[in-house]
Formats: sequence, C-alpha cells, structure tokens
Amino acid sequence: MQLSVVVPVKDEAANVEPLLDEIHAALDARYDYEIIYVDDGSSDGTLEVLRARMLIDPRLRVLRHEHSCGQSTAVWNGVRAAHGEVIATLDGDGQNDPADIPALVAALVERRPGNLQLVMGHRTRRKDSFAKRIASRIANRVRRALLHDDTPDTGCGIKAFWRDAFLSLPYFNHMHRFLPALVCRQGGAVRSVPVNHRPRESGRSKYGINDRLWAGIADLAGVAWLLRRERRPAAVIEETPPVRMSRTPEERAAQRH
Ligand SMILES: Nc1nc2c(ncn2[C@@H]2O[C@H](COP(=O)(O)OP(=O)(O)O)[C@@H](O)[C@H]2O)c(=O)[nH]1
Ligand SMILES: [Mg+2]
Repeated sequence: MQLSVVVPVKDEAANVEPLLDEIHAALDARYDYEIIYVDDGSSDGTLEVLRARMLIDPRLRVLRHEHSCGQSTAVWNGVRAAHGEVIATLDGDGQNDPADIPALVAALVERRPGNLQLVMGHRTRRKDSFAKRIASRIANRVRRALLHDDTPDTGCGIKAFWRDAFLSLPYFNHMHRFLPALVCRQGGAVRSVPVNHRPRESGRSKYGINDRLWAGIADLAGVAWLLRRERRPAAVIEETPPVRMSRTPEERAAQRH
C-alpha cells in the first residue's frame, strides 16, 4: 500500500519544520509514503521554508497556488497530484497529531464495512477557545440533524480515505467540511476514530467564527440539495451477453465480411 499525506497550508512558516519531523517520525519504516504540502498563496515565507526543506527531504513534494484558493481546493489539488492509493490529510498548523495517522490508515484498509471510503478523526478533547468549541458544537448538531451523516466532528482536519473515492466526490469550495455526507451520498461508509488535538503553537487561525457561520449555512443548504439530487443505484446490471471487442484492424475487417 502506498500512502500520500496531504497538508494544506497558508501562512504556517514556523509550523512546517516541526510538523514534517513529526510526520516522518510517525511513518518512517512503516509505509511507502510521500508528503505533499500545498501552499495556498502564503505571504509569510512558508514557501521558502518548504523549498529549503525539499532539497534535503526526498519524500517531500511541494505544490503551490499562485493566489489563495482556499483549503478545499488545496486538498483537492494535493490529492489529484498524489501517487498513493491511500491519502491521509492533516492541518498544517500542528493542531492534529501525525502520530494518529497509522490508526486512521489501519481502520481504512481494514474495510469494515466493505464499502468504507473515509475514516474521520474525532477531536474528543479540543484545544481551542471556549467560543470556538461552542460554535462548533452547535454547527455540528445542526449539520448532523440536517444531513444525517452520523459523524461527530466533520471539521477535523485529520482523516484517511481512498484517493479514488475522494476524487469522485463533487468539488466545491468548502467541500472539505462535508466529506462524510458527500461520501454517504455516493454509497460509501464513514467511520470516526478518536484523535489527539493540540493548541496552536505559532501563527494565527485563518477562520473566524462569524465567517464560518455564514458560509456554513449557505454550504449546508447546498449540500442538502446535492443529497436530494442523488439517484445513482448501488450497481448497474448489464444484460447483454459478453461481447469481445475486436483487437486489430485485420480482425475488424474479417468481422465485417
Ligand atoms: N490551503 C489553504 N489552507 C488553509 C486556508 N486557511 C486555513 N488553511 C489551513 O487549514 C488548516 C486549519 O486552519 P486553521 O486556521 O488552523 O483553522 P482552525 O484550526 O479551525 O482555527 C491549517 O493547516 C491552515 O494552514 C486557506 O485559505 N488555504
Ligand atoms: Mg488550527
């Protein structure tokens, strides 16, 4: 199994090196893996730190957007570029603990149930401000009641999924907050696994409670609409007897006579 770790970053210069060290410590000797950082138009020197590190770290790949396009788009492009069939993502600010990656990946490849497509981290003890925890708790309740996605913590940055399953989801800005509902929509199963959470040591949070709330309400309405518009059956049954396509021009010519 090949594993690609995708890390979206915007203005996380001081967090890059410590987090990379932790990712290597968690994965070295366990997996065939690569780490893909997607820099989303940072202006604090994040890209320069990544470039310097890339020279001495053969497992590190660096992608960048010339202008900021948001976290969902960064994750999407990182996954598209990934070579692994299994993807793990985590936030670039160090709040997620890379030591949780093996447990998430193990749960995914166990495939219980067989249609398991996504394993979500669940931050059971969040190290965020009181206001943020309350806002998040309310948002999670409302989302869960409306989307029935049976996931306690969809905003958690650390998760594992199959690359193919992710790339068959509909892309839209902010989609990364709705992965469980979108996976269920396409017939996949989702599991949640408890993970560690840590306070932010450097840099600033990019999301305010207010802008997350208003964008969140619009997105929730959009995702609810998408769920109602899903009509694909679990399987398409072909009734035609097997037909072999002709392989060569000669074979095709012979069939015409
Ligand atoms: N690519 C990209 N990543 C972002 C953006 N905003 C936040 N991030 C990353 O998403 C992760 C979570 O963001 P953060 O500000 O810590 O959110 P919080 O933990 O919910 O306060 C971090 O790795 C950020 O660097 C963005 O606009 N683009
Ligand atoms: Mg954070």
